[in-house]
Amino acid sequence: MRLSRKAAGLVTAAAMLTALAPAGAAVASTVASTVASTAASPRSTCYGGRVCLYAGFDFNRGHADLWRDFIQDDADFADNNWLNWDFTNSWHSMNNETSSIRNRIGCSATLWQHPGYTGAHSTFTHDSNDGFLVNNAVSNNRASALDIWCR
Ligand SMILES: [Ca+2]
Ligand SMILES: [Ca+2]
Ligand SMILES: [Ca+2]
Repeated sequence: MRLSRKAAGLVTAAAMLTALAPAGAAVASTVASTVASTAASPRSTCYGGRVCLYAGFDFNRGHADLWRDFIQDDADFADNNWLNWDFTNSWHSMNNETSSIRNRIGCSATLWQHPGYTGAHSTFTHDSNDGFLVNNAVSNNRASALDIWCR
């Protein structure tokens, strides 16, 4: 099993705490689980040439890691499922479930309330991030279509 540098550091810290006191093990596991629950999602990085949507606020930090990225328009999210952090199918529809977005596609992209690019909508410029769609016109848990202006 390969550990990331951060995970290896946690293991080392846990081992040190355990060595310091018999009660240290319980303390160490509490520390480790607290860190894990607030850690960034493995999928919170959005790679170039994609628009990334997330089911949770703040790019899924502290939320179930349901996400999906797009390289072209999608007129209706009803036939799209969220992916899990490990790229497997969550079998959970992403329609009316988007809570945050990162845009790395190279141009603006618009989230629409209804399928077919209608209703309330919000546009996100290239290289922008919005971790909280509650205060946008498209709002939280309402997006049903994505229009990528250059695709
Ligand atoms: Ca679709
Ligand atoms: Ca916002
Ligand atoms: Ca909708």
